[in-house]
Order: sequence, then C-alpha cells, then structure tokens
Amino acid sequence: MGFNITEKIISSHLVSGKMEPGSEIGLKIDQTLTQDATGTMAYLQFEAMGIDKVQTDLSVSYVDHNTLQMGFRNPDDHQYLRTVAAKHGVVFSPAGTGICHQLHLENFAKPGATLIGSDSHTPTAGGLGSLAMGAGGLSVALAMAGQPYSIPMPKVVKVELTGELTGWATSKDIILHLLGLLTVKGGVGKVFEFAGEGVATLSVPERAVITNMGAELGATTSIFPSDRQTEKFLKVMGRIEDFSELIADDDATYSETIVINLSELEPLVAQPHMPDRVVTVKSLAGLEVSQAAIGSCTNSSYSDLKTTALILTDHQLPQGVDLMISPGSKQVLKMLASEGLIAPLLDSGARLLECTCGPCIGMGGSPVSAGVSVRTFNRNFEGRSGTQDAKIYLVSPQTAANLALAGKFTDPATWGTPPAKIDFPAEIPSIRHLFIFPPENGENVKLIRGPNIVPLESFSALSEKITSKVLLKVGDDITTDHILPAGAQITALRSNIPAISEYIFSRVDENFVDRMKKSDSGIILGGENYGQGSSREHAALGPRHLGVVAVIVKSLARIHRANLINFGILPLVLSDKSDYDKLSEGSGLTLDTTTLTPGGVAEMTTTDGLKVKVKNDLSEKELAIIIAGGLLNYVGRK
Ligand code: MIC
Ligand code: SF4
Repeated sequence: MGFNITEKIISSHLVSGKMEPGSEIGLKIDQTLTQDATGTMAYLQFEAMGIDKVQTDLSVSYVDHNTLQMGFRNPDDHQYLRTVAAKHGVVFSPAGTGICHQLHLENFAKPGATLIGSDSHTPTAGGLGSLAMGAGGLSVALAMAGQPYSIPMPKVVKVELTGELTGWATSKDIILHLLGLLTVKGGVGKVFEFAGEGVATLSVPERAVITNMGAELGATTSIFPSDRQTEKFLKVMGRIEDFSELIADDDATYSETIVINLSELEPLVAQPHMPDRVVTVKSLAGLEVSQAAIGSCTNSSYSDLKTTALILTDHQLPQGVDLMISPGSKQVLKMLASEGLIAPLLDSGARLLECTCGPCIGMGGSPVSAGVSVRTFNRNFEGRSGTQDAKIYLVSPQTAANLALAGKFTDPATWGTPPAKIDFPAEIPSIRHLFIFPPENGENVKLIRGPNIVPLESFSALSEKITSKVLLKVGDDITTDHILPAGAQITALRSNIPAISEYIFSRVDENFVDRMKKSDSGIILGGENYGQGSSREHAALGPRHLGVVAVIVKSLARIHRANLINFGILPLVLSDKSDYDKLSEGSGLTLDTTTLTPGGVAEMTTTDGLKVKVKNDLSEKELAIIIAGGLLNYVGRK
C-alpha cells in the first residue's frame, strides 16, 4: 500500500514506535526554530542539558515578538539570545528582520524535512512540504540536543481542493471555511494534507496561509505537496538546491476526505472571539470598522502586501480609520520598495510598522475601547489585542483593505474587480545583513545574561499523595491567552518565571494568584479543549511555579498537554464529564499517585467522599517524566 506525504516523511524520520494512529512515535528532527518570547527559556533549558553544539541540521533563533525596547528587559533577552546562539551553533535573526514563520519559509524550510518550533504557527512551513509542528520550548531544546520528538501518530485527513479561487476569494478564505466547518477542536490528533487539482493553482505563500492557520484547528500540522509551485518559489528565493518533489502515492490512504470546491468560496470572516466563528463578509454589511491591520505570520507575504498596495492605490482611508501594515520580512519590504509600492500605501493614509508580530501579540496597535478591528491575523481571542472589549474580526488582506477604505463591512460585490493574482518577480532584490551565522566553534563566545535572564528553577518529584483543592474552575475553550495574557508588559517577563507568574489567569480571576500563594498546592478544573492556542510553555511553567499539581479537564489541547507534562503537572481527563458539574472551586481532592498507570483510570476522592474517576492518556515515558518532576529532571540536568 502506498504512502501519503505525511507517512513518507514520518517513515523516513521514525526513530521509535509504530505508524498506527494514536500510538506514540519518536521522530528525528532536522530543523528547529524558536522566537524570543519562548526562546530564552528554550536556550536556558538547552544549556541545562550540557550539550556544546546543537545536533540538528539547522536551528534558528528569531527575534520578532518582544521587539519594543522600553527599558532593559527585551534588549537583555535579545542579547542573551544572540550570544547563546553563537555559542551553540544556532543562526540568529535580529529584531526587525521579520516574523519567524515568514522568514523560515523564505530562507530555510525544505520539502520533506521535519521541523519543530517553539511557536504554534510553525506548521506554516508545511506550505513548502515540511512536516512542521509547534512545540513547547523544552521539547525544542531537547530536539536541539539531538533527541527525537515524540507525538501520537496522527490521523491523516485528505483535503481535496477542486476548482479555482475566483473573484475576491483568497487562500485565507479556504482556511476560514475549514475552521467554520470543523471548529477549533476539529483537528486534534490530525494532519491535514492538501491534494486535488486546486493545489497546483496555489503559490507557496498562499499555501502557507492555510498551513499557518491550520494551527487554529488544533491540528498536529498541515502539509502541501512539493511540486512545480514549490520549485518556482525556491528558485526565486535562490534556493533551488533545496527542492525535491514530494507527492502522495497514487494508492495512498487517508482516515477521511474533505472536499472543498474553491470556485464556490467567497470572502469570509471569523467573528470575535474565536477563529471558528466564521460567516460571510457580506452578511455583516453595515458594521462600522475603526481599525484594520494587515500583516502577521499568516498574511504578510510579498503577494499579500502587493495586492494591498494595488487596492489602496489612488484611494484615501476615511478619517477615523487606522490601517496598520506590517511586512513579514525585510525581504518583503525591500521587494515592495523596489517596485515603488510603499508610496501608495503611505499616500492612502496607512501606517507602516516594523517587520514583526506587533499588534498580533498586543505589542502596540490596540484598538479603541469596544472598537471593531479587522485583521489578517490568525487569532482573535478576547483581550489579546490589548483592549479587553475590542472586537477582532479575522479576514484576508483583500478584505481588510476594502473594509478599511469603506470604514465599514460591505458586500464584496461592491468592491469592483480584484487585482490580478500576484506572481513573483523572476528575480528578487538581494538583501544583506539578515542573519548572523554562528562560528564553527563557539567555545570562546562570551555568554551575556542581563538581569532580565533569571536562572531556571528546579522542581521536586511528584509526591505519592496529592491532597489539594480546586483553586480555579473555568469553562470550555480556555486559551493560553487566558492562562497567561499577551501584551508588552507581561511578555517582557518571559525570561523571569517568578515575575510572570503573578499574571497567571489574571484576566480571568484576579484573586487566583493570591489563593495559590496561600495554599501549598492547587488544582485547576477546566472544560473542553483546555489550553488551546499558543505554545507558550509559561502557561504551564507559571502554574507550576505557583504550585499547581494537576489540571482536571474534559479535554486538552496538544501542545499545552505536552507543556504540562514537561513541567511535571498531571494532565487528567474526567472519565465522566458530568463530574465537572459536581466539582466547584474549593472542592478538596486527594489522589494516590502510585495508582496511576499509563493510559489508565485513577480515582480521586473529594472531601465529601465523592469518587471522581480521572483518566490519563499518558505513555509510560510521559508518566515517568511527571513522576520525576518534569522533563529536565528526567533527562538529567548538567
Ligand atoms: C501566539 O501567537 O500566541 C504566539 C505569541 O506566537 C505564541 C507563542 C508565545 O506565546 O510566545 C504561539 O503561538 O505559540
Ligand atoms: Fe507572531 Fe502573531 Fe504569528 Fe504568533 S500568530 S507568531 S504573535 S504573528
């Protein structure tokens, strides 16, 4: 029987386990990436493993999240990242060079390679045929140390694209359509593999929009074949030697097939506050818009911004509409500049921001109170923009530009004729001083740790008996942005766990941290899809620092589950979901942890004698990691 693309890459990287859906597999990792907000922890953890040089083919450290330099914190982080990269053989991408996923796609991603990154949108590189997954920083550190990456063998879903995009529909609308269909929980344990005649009509950057936002489905990753489009992209990027064809065998099988007719798609929008609340743009006609933002790792490519410039040419934004544009990389910016496309952007009244994550992670650009902001980003969680009551709508660049010009939602039928699809120029202007490549031998590189870099904490092993209380009860779809909010002030503390822990659940319940401090330990009770969203391991490290010993939920998101295990917090799932209603904040619970078995069911007892059955889907190794008090204890600190 033939292989699909996912199976081909997995089989050529399989170090342990069987390729049967659900069973744990270990994969050799060819490339890693980190970004600054998760990177400082990842490199501190890598240092703790005592390895001189990264063992991967390529590891890159990007600085794109915390680029505001208001005070010493972020600059200290950047300096540490630069020196630790040089010391251990990691390529360094300084602030302003671009957004990690856009840069990785342009410069380093390879068809057929495995990539893990300490950022949930690492699957962007799947647009070029990499098997690219988001992971916690510690998992990335371990891969840099040469250890395999463990995941449950995913199911592979075939997404067959028929027809061709027409009118104002874009690849963003393809992924918004899928999100509307499957919801933010729909991709758990799955890889979405794209196939069908429609694939050939999409360029690599268009494919990357889809694989990027596949993360919002909760998917392990998404992937496109490597074909003529891939070859063309790599050629333009001056990397033709990285090209190899990668397509599914004719007799490949899939766990299910979803068919999308591209010709039927129209502009779509995800409404506040979840990326799966998808409706047509025209259905919202009349809704006033006060802000628009074009950029982020989802939609900041050359073609996205050139289309934007063409739409804005000879038009003026209405007064009171703020349009922010952040190019994905200096390369994109230079391409736009060399074609004279910056002038129409500026003349329209738009603002040009740095080539960074910027407003996507709440680093400036917050909307006005209760404002409506249309953004080409991938997340619209409540409060993430920095304005708690703002309403964020996720759209394509084409839609954002048109709505900004109108100052309100309008029917795409009134937008006129869309600009022709943008092709790459045959040649791109060369750009120097992008990356800092490490020396062959980093032995003499001096590591610089400013005061913002706080040493790692050691955690104790799991105790044999847990006697604790539910100190917080939350509902379904709790995101890591709820657990640890984004925003400049908080994100600047990513290298300082004691300080950042003060913000755990701060926007959900301002007394949670106080309650934790008054108790020796605590338990969090959650609903479905707990911990969805970002890969930030601080959403596990912070709770662990405060004394959280277990989270008991209806279901868990993949990366957050792995982060909980990495830091020795028990991820437990209620066997009977109705027990959720029987427990409340303050419920006392005991658990004899010696009764835990991999994949087994254990019994917890409440102080009123109620028995609550909890299952775990832990492998033997994962349970051993938790018992050791986390992954660093398990692998041994040097
Ligand atoms: C995000 O989009 O939420 C982030 C910021 O890029 C995160 C990583 C982080 O919190 O540092 C992600 O998606 O993993
Ligand atoms: Fe940056 Fe936003 Fe992309 Fe996260 S989703 S990597 S914050 S641009």
